[in-house]
Amino acid sequence: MTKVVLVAAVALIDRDGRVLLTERPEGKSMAGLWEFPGGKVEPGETPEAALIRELSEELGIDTAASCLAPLTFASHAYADFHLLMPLFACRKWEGIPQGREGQRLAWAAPKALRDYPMPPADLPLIPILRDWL
Ligand code: 9L3
Ligand code: MG
Repeated sequence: MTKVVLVAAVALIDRDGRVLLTERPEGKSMAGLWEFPGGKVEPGETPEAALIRELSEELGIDTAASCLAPLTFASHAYADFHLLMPLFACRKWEGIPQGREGQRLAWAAPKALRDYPMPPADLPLIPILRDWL
């Protein structure tokens, strides 16, 4: 049976309309690719709760479930698992995002998003996000 992995991801949008991408660090799968920040939804968690936790752990920022707007959903079959990934949009948080786990960050203008090499699950989200912005 194919394993299903549920991951929640977010487009953090700053006041200039730029979107935050984070680089997957050395040692992780797909290292060096740029992704929407987020992470695995643990058993018993909502996607929103998982994102709030991951954003605090990985970027050191605080946000609220009420600031997370559901935008779209990625579904991608990798060789060894099937990834389901809701993408939220968020314009409001507390703190300044920093790579708490050594990961590089990039604030990308919507037009520049496609210049970043991304995991295949994230790629189809780009035109949807750009249309929405
Ligand atoms: N993933 C893909 N795009 C993303 C995120 C946050 C995650 N924007 C994929 C990469 C891994 C899986 O989800 O295959 C779990 O992520 P992690 O726990 O390795 O960061
Ligand atoms: Mg993660």
